Amino acid sequence: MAIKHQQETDLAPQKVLIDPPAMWRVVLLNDDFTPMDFVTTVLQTFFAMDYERATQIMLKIHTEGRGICGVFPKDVAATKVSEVTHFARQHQHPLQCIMEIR
Ligand code: TYC
Repeated sequence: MAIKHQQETDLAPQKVLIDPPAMWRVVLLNDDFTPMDFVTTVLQTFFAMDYERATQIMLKIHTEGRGICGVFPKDVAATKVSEVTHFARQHQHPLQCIMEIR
């Protein structure tokens, strides 16, 4: 647990215990229909991977059934899931993107 000093509004400094933010994994699931190059594009666009890394992770998902795209605070993870799902549906692909607590 981290210790933080309160801002200068108090007369005596007080210590406030702050938990580090819970981190969430964003996971892509394999399916039989989404094209490999689409998944590679998703990993580059939404998870800042270069082409080689994105291809490596895409193939891992393809062979193992699922793969971690990144680990983020809850609100960031939820936004990734929402954006990836919207992008996939826009292109009529059934790609599943989920989040799970680490
Ligand atoms: N299995 C898909 C295919 O053969 C490729 C794929 C990879 C789909 C990863 C989804 O999360 C995924 N076209």
